Amino acid sequence: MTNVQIEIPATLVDEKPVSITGCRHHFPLLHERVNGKPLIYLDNAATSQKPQIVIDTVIKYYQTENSNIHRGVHYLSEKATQAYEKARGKVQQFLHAAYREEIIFVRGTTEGINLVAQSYGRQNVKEGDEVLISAMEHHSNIVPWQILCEEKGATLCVIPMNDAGELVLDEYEKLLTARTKIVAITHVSNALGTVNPIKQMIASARKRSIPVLVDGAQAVPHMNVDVQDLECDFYVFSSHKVFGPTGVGVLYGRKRLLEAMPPYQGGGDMIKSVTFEKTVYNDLPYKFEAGTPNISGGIGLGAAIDYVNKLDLKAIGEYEHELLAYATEKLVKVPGVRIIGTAKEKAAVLSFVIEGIHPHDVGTILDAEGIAIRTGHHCAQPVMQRFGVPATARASFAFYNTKEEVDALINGVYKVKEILG
Ligand code: 7TS
Repeated sequence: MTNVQIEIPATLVDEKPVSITGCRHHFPLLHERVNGKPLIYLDNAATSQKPQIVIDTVIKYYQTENSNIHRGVHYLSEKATQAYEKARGKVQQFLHAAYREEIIFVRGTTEGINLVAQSYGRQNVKEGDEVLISAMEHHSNIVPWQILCEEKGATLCVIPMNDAGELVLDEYEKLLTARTKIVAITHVSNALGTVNPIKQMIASARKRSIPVLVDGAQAVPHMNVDVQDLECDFYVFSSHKVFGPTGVGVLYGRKRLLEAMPPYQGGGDMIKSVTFEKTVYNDLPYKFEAGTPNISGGIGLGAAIDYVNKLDLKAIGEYEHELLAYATEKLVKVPGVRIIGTAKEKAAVLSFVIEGIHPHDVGTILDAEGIAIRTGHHCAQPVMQRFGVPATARASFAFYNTKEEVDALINGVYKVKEILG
């Protein structure tokens, strides 16, 4: 038997990042080489890289705290429970939620939306009702509502967008009717980068007492989110896109609504008492957290939130904005390039096509240069249909990316044209 000793690297727990540009050394994977070239990671919308503190926190949990939570009286179980619940408190502050109980840990954005569709939706959407989504949604904010509408005989309605990739707000206002039972919209589009005016859109829905779910998967890594200020009813995001571990995410829900909603899944932890005749459900947030959760993931997300807070999301947003403007200005000058998504308000996403060249070929040639971008439909096929393209090449940025990396991307695009153009 081998006795494997994991050496925890000099931890960055107490190291305060001083500036955004000085943060790269906190991300071990950014220093890898790919195909003999330094890795240039521009696929942050798919998932972000993890700072050492998040990796260390997960390792430390398994080395010193691992235990099941909420059910043991022994030392380790209490320690793990405390760490997990502390992470919930960090999420509450991160989203500026009024109550701890409003923070439900889920597997990710996808599960958060399915939870609302299956619990709130099944309870409140009836035959002839409407669910309103937008034309730029990720599949995970389309399909759960389609499933619900099919089951209930309800209709899925879609807010259209213009050629720049901005939602047409006049049309939105018209689509809000007495039949609309919920609005589900993305804060930031993963395929286009559009930042939607969700505060204004929520206000319109609220005037008619229609609840709003916001898909925040692409927003939380780039901007401050205050669910009380937004006055949304549900807000969902994934840990892995905000520098935390995979397999965990968050559903924020307004307490009053969550209390009235039936459980999403049954099992351990979500009950107060069970007999064969009747089960009494647990209080919030546990009513929606059946089974052993992703404990290390939740704790790792807490570490990621601490890290992002030290950097300051406002500063992150400003830096990324500069990076996006720099990249856009250079990319539009490449002959034959068309940018998909030219909204006035954009965040960190640059989707494009090159005339006569398939996006997958762009991705493959860039990969040979060590540059990671995503190509395909980005789980947003209706967006591709709207713009008449089968797929796009997408560079997506995080605060650890640099102008030099943007230059390398642009040189790579010229190389693609040289080879295939
Ligand atoms: N909503 C949006 C806006 C997203 O961008 C994504 C993932 C999801 C929901 C689903 O998140 P998950 O963590 O539950 O999978 N978007 C992407 C992407 O753009 N490339 O890979 C995943």
